[in-house]
This record gives sequence, structure tokens and C-alpha cells, in this order.
Amino acid sequence: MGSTAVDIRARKTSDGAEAGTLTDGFHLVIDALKLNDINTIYGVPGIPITDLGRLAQAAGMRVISFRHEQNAGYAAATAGYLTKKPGICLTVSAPGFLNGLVSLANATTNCFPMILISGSSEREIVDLQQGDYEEMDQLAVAKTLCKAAYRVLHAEDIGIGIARAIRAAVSGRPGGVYLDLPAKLLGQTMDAEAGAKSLVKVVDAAPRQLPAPEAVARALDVLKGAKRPLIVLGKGAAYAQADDDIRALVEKSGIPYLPMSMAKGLLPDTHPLSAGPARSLVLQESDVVMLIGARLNWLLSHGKGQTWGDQPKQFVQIDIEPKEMDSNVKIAAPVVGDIGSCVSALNEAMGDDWTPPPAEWARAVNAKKRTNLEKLAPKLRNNNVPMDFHGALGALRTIISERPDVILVNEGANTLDFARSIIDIYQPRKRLDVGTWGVMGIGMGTAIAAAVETGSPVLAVEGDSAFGFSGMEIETICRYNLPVCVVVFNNNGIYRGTDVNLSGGSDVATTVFVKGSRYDKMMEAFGGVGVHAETPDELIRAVNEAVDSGKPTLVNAVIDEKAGTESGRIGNLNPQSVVSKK
Ligand code: ADP
Ligand code: TZD
Ligand code: MG
Repeated sequence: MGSTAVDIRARKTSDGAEAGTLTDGFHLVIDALKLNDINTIYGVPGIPITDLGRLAQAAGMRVISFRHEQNAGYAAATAGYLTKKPGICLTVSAPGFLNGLVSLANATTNCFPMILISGSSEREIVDLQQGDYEEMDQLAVAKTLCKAAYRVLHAEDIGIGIARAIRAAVSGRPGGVYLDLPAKLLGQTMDAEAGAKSLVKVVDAAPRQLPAPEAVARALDVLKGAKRPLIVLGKGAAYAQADDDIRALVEKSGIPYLPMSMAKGLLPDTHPLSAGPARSLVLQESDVVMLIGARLNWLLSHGKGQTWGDQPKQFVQIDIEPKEMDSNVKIAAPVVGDIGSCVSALNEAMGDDWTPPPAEWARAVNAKKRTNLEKLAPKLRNNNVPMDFHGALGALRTIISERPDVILVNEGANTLDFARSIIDIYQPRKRLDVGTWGVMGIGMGTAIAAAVETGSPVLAVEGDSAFGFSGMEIETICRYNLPVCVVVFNNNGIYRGTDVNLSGGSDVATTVFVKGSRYDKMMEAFGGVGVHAETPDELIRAVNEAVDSGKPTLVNAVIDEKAGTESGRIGNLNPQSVVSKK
């Protein structure tokens, strides 16, 4: 155990040279992260971690300070998803920790690796509940909401604590990890050389997990017997960064594939085997479905019911998490392992003379695609003013087709549902959205991390309600001068702006906002570019200019307040009062 904080101060003032032989908790945390190639921190400063951020910046780390921890947490989770290294979110105690906890839980739900590092108050006082500054038993609170939670009490354990957190976040099914650092720990000192030796560089943090050969053979047997096979790609497949192997599997098999929203672009949405525009048909009519990094949760109607039609189905599932198998329906051929290893094993075992599915299946899928795309096309070219979702998204769809390197961030209800089906994505991991929970508020944090981690231009397409959850972070975007263009789909409210107060009272309805708000003026307040766009042409011009200049921009896109539907495409999940219906 090293000397106390008081000791180090005394030694520093009396003898500067000698202080160099000591290190402390702050430096050990920073050194441990850097040793593991983690060079960016997303957070909000304050007691007891202000100096941690300051010293991390001094040590050459990129420290991005946010206006609210939840947004910093969403940024960290996005960084984890895009890089396969845990994103770091740094917060103060109790309230800061709780703000960050939402995004930690969300990261865990999405299977994204991140580490929430929170400072905490004095253990002795917290445990006796004597009322410390920002007192809370954070470790106990975090435990149920993330993949793993640890606390470090001694400076010499910082190295091992951070190593455990990293490995827990990225190995197996990735997820969120909480790391509790009490204030006292950060000030603890120890001999610098012993400190350096105590650090741990994690070896092979996410080891490959090879599938059993018999599991691979079984999967291929099931696929071989299929008349109408389908591949479903999920965000686990995008996370795995096995892009070439996945593309090879789809193309070699000749099986139509359906990308879940964040798997769009793994193969370009314009790929001949994409079944995106024939979603209903392929889910209903398929007889064998191979899931790659996609869960049969609510987003896939739990693998049963109307969505899946009445044809008997057999499922093949590739996932790193064995417990995922049989979670909702029987999995005929589970393939447990990491997606890179599983897909390359399948590719190899398929050999070079794989028979593609019967031509009539491809014909049926293509016919449906064509009809649906033909129906959509004129809607996307409409020039209605005020704009409807199709007119505005048709404009943005063209922009992305011309600029496929742009990362699209997307949240809202109608704004999300329409954009997901209308905007084609051409490259892997270029679409980031509300994920498994359908959470509002990911927008600005996600956009910031996407820009910071990749350097690519970012286009955030946001419902006006969705934007409000993280809107203050446009100051952060301006402060770091990030190439982010936010387009707010302003339809005066949640879902639409036309609702009325059933009581007839003077308050507006619960889903309605101030009409005609000018979100563009918010951006101008921080020195960014604000544009008010009423037509598809104005929208196109503004977004193209933003992407060309790389300047932080917010486009207030006026959308017809009557255009949306309640809850977008998931209105069926909304319980309705039967009693109040007249
Ligand atoms: P989507 O919402 O796109 O359908 P989900 O989040 O439901 O996707 O599913 C992602 C799945 O991918 C999870 O079950 C997770 O365990 C799995 N997964 C994540 N990374 C890997 C990986 N590297 N190898 C195998 N499976 C993975
Ligand atoms: N709070 C959180 C954290 N997540 C949520 N999903 C919701 C509330 C409920 N909710 C939705 O599911 S969508 C939405 C809310 C509040 C906003 C929809 O309005 P919008 O989009 O303006 O963002 P559209 O285009 O007007 O439909
Ligand atoms: Mg709205």
C-alpha cells in the first residue's frame, strides 16, 4: 500500500524530484487505459473525477466533455460498437452515475461493449449511510443493469480492475461493465515502478470461439433441405466486422437476406439478394431461416405469429451466446461461436458447388421487391410543402446514395420507421439507431462518437421529440467542431402535431410541442450553421453544404404535422383504453 495523499503533497512541495518516484490512482487509471489502447473518454467532469479527465487529456487521451452523462454514455456505447474496444464513459458519483447508468443498461441490452467508470463517495460513510456528498451504493445499483460490475479499493488493484472490466465488456456476448472508483482510491499513492508493474495489458480480450464441426454440418444440412431459405443479418453481424465472409456466405449460398436496421449496409441495400423491400413476404413464406447475430425478440415478433405466416419454419442461429438458442422458438441448428469463425467455417464447409435455392423462390422475392419499390418511387419524388416524410426522406436517400461514407444516425417514431425503410445504406456500420429498446435520446451522443471514432461525416435524422432528449449536446458538437449535420424532422410533436386536449382545457395535448419551433436557431447560438428548410430542394442544398463544409449544422426541416401515425409502425404495441372509447 502506498502513502496517503497528504504524504505526496508534502513530498512534492519539499522535494519535487522525489515526488516523481510516486504514482497515484489518477495516473494508474490513465496508464492502464492507455496500455490497453483505449485513448478516448466520454464524460462529464466534477467531484471526484475532474482531475482524472484533466490528467487524461494532459496524457494525450481525447477527453470529450458532454452536457449530460446519458449522452456521454451513448457515445461510449457507440464507440464500443464501432471499434470492438470498450467505450469509456466517465461520471461523478450518485446523480452523474445514475445518468450514465441508462446508457450502460442500453449498451448491455444492445450487446455493445462499454465501461462506465464513476467516481464514488467514501465507502465508510456510504456503507453506514451517514449522508456523504452524493452518497450512493453505486456498485449495488449497477449490478442488475449490466454485464459485470467491479469496485477497486487499492491503487495496486487498478491494473487488474481495468483489465477485468475490459475483458468482461468485449468477450463472449459484449455488454456494459460498471467500474466503481471511490474518491479516496484516486488520491492513493504508490511507488511509481511498482505501479507500472501492476498494470495489466489484456491478452486476447475477445478470444475467437470456434463452432463445433457437427454444429456447422447440421446447419448446412438444414439449409440444404430448404426450398425457400432466408438469412437474417442483425447488428451482432455488423459488430463482428466479418464483412467479407458474410458477403461471401450470402453470395455463395444465393439465399435472400434481410438486414435488421443496424445491419443495413453489411451488403449494400441495392444488392440483388437483399430482401429488405420484400420483408413481409420473406418472413411469411420462408421455410428455413438462418439468423446471424440477430435475436428473435420483439423486433422479429419472437419468431412466431402472423408476421411469420403459417408455413412451418426451421431456424438456424449463429450467436456467441448459447443461452440465446431456443429463447423464443425451437432452434433446429444452433451454431454457437463468434460470427467471424462461424461464417468462415460455413463458407468452407459449403464447398464450391453449393446449389442455390430454387429459382421460383428468387423470382417470388424479386417480384415482390419490384412491386414495392415501384409503389414507393413516386412518393419519394413528391415536392409537397409542407414536406411529408416521404418527400423529405426521398431527398436524404439521394444524398446518402451519392455519399455512401456518411454515417446515418436515426431516431424518432415516424422519422425512424420511414427512414429505416427508405434510406438505403451501402457500407457496413453506417447506420446507428435506437437499437433493441427503441430508446429516444441516443441521437447526439451517437453522432458525436461516430464522428470522433471514424472521422466520417455524420447525418443525424431526428424526430423533433427524439432530438429534444439530447439536443443540448449540439453545443458539444460545436465545441469540438465535429462534422455532424442534424436534421430535425419538425412536425410539432410526438408522432404528429395535431392532437387535442380531450378535456377541452387550455393546456395543449400531451404529444404536442410549440408550433413552428426554430431548432436551427439553437445551433446558431453556439456558432454552428442553422438552416430552416421547407422544401426537399432546400433540404438537399443544406445537407450537401453541411457535408461539404464539415461545419456543425442543424437543419430545421418542416414536416406536415398531419403526416405521421401514432407510434409509427409499432402502434399495435400501444394498449388502448376501451372504457374511454365512445
Ligand atoms: P438486431 O437487433 O439487429 O436483430 P440483436 O441485438 O437482437 O440484433 O442481436 C445481436 C446478437 O448478436 C446477440 O444475440 C449477440 O449475442 C450476438 N453477437 C454479438 N457479437 C457477436 C459476435 N462477435 N459473434 C457472435 N454473436 C455475436
Ligand atoms: N422515452 C424514451 C427514453 N424512449 C422512448 N421510446 C419513449 C420515451 C417513447 N417514444 C417513442 O417510442 S417515439 C417518441 C417517444 C417519446 C418520440 C416520437 O416523436 P418524434 O418522431 O418527434 O421523435 P415523429 O417523427 O414525430 O414520429
Ligand atoms: Mg415529431
